[in-house]
Amino acid sequence: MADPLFPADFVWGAATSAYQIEGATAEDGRGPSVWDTFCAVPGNVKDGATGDGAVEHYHRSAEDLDVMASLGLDAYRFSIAWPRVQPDGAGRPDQRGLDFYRRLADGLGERGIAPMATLFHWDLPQRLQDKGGWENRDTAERFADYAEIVFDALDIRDWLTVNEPKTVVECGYRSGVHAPGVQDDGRAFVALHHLLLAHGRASRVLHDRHPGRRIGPALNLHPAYPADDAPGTAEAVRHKDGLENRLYLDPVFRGAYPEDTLAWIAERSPMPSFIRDGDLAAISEPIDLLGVQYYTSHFVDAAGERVLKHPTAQLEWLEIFPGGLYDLLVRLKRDYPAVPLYVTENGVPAPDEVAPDGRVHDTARVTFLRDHLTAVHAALSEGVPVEGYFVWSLLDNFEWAEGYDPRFGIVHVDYETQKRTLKDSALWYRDVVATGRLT
Ligand code: IFM
Repeated sequence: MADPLFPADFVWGAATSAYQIEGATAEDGRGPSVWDTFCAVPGNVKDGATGDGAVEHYHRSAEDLDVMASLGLDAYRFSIAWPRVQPDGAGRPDQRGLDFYRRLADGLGERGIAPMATLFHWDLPQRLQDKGGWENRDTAERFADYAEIVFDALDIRDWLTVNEPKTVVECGYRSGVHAPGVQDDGRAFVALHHLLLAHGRASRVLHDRHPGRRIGPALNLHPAYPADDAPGTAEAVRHKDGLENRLYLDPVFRGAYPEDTLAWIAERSPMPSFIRDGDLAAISEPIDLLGVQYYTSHFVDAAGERVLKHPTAQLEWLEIFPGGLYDLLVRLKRDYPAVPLYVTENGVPAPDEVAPDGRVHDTARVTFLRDHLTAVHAALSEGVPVEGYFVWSLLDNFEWAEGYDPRFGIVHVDYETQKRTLKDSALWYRDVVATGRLT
């Protein structure tokens, strides 16, 4: 069988986020974010790591742009640090923060790389957290103000609103392993509603002020499958699908929370009483693209417990199952209105070492990427409108509560010297980008 060939206009990209790569957390007026606060608490992050220095992208962006150009990327997805633009999360912007992103967008333009900017990748200004963070409805209104500032300041066509609202809900507010470190289902789903409201408000601002540009959310979706055929497993799978997928897709695409999931939430959270008239219309502001982030699927038993059916990656939550990406893309086409789909994150951590010859051999990552791109290609062949793919991540970086150990980059970063080295996966991806062919 011939190697899969992607369409010539397929967008090949790589993704990062501000807190994970920028460093310079106390420079040029940047205000503190919830992640600065969270990392400062001993025990919250492995080895006491923080994003203070990260991989110094704030000072090395020109070098990193050249790395992207050397890979021939069509597009680069990055996030804007809200506390760089509005150190207190409200009021007049700090020009220095805006200028950093303007220079980045200009540098991409000079290299023929299209920017895709995420408004919020978890680094909420701490001042807003002090006022209740995402549990406070006002944060969604502040988000719309912030969005207006950056939309007007930056000449960027494609935008993503909120990165993985589910991770904020599940890790930030339910398990508490992410900032702001809350462990409370009641509060978690209130935060969820306001995150989605923020998405809708910002989308509306873009449509009103910049017709012709595009916007959508970046949703991490986990296909749910039965682990067995025991009585009750099918129900458990449906419940899992509600919490993992429909809870985010239905309000955005259909203007309604899924009834079964909302009923379950109502038993543990006052969230339904926070939904005001007009909110779901705002949340379902038509989107122009959907960011699909896929890492893993969930196989569950009748008790709703996850059962691992395939090998896992360095991080145990990542059960490697490329078929889930195919099923997810096909399901999105089947169940929801058609919008351009972009796989805005997909990747795998591996403990890569630089060999004596200077090469970084990350065979497992090449296999992972090839298998998942094969799944994307199969979905495309069935008419699913996938327009692009962004590997996570361009660079090794700060993996949140896991610190710097899990390396997701296709470009290795020596954390002592900050030297960037293309891993074998980057060299492989460069060929894929150049030829559109998976070899
Ligand atoms: O590093 C994260 C990213 O910030 C959001 N999506 C998942 C990645 C890997 O865990």
